[in-house]
Amino acid sequence: MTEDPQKLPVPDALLAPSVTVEADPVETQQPQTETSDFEVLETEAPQPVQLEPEPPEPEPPEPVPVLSAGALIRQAREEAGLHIASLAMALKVPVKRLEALEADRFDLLPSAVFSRALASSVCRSLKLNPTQVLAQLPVLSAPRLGYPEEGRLSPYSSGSSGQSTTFLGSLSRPAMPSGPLTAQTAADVIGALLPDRSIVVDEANTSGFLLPQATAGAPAHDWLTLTGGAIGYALPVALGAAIAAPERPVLCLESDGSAMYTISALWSHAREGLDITTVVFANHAYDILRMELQRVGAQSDGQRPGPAAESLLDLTSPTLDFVHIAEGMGVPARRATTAEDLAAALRWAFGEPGPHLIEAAMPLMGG
Ligand SMILES: Cc1ncc(C[n+]2csc(CCOP(=O)(O)OP(=O)(O)O)c2C)c(N)n1
Repeated sequence: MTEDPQKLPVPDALLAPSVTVEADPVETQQPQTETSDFEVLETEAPQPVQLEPEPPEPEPPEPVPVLSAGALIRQAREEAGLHIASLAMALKVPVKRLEALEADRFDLLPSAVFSRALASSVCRSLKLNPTQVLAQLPVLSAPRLGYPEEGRLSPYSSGSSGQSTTFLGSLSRPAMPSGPLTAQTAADVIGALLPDRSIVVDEANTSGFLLPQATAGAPAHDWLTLTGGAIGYALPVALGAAIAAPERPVLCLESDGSAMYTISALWSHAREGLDITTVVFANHAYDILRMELQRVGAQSDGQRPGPAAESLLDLTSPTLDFVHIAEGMGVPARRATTAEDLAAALRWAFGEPGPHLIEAAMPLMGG
């Protein structure tokens, strides 16, 4: 016999052994029956299924009227039993603004940003889910840190040229001051030199109370101010702003006590090479707390709080040296004691890329 060339030879070990099964003598006498592992079920002819009569179609639910944003807010306020004037007082907004919101008259509110911010605040105080409300509000036309025209904001005012007819346009930058640094001269220098499109991060605290007037006539800029009670906000917020808008100058106005809470952010300013100019207002005290202490009438000699109380709010012994602190973290730094110094230092800082720090020697406001 010739082997089929198509078949491979199979080793004997892999072949199944042939098994011979002895026939069971008893079983062989029994009539052969079909066996199966499965019971063969007797099946009957399918009976027609008696179906229950179809229940009548349920009535479609009454359509729930979709409430407008204003109506949702009004409903939540009324359910909370709050008069509109009380809510306005709690939110520190004029009643007519809330009335406009509840009437969906967003055209009577200053802007889409304002409408959304007001609606969010109202929802928060009424514990109302803001999703449905905000979905019906005017949307913001541009990202908040974006530039509407060719990547640039147009200035609010034309500075001293006085061409604009708007109120802000009629404002001009302050004249450059001279002499010792005070809250007034420091604010005026900043107002005079603030670059176009800057982002100002403001935690100047007592040293900065004249900044709003001094900067109102400056070219267009954004102002990020401390909104809550926790100090130490400005240096890290400046870092975030500079990363978010790398093509814009960031001016970080920081008081010395607050600076110490998050001073390590300076190292990140340097490490990232960010265009952040930090002015540290060095009055060497927690001045606002000194004022508060005087306001509550804490006096040991009939005039002032005692030395132990005052020393708690004093930042000397040792005196903080922000020029060395900054330089130690890779941020070039200078000290300014006069308006002229501050102007020169700001021009230096704005004129070079990367982070800079200016320690501005400030008097105490609280006496
Ligand atoms: C995280 C945190 N800690 C402490 C305080 C309490 N506090 C409020 S104002 C202040 C002092 C602020 O001093 P400084 O930043 O130097 O500003 P100045 O009042 O001197 O202008 C302190 C410690 C706080 N508000 N937040």
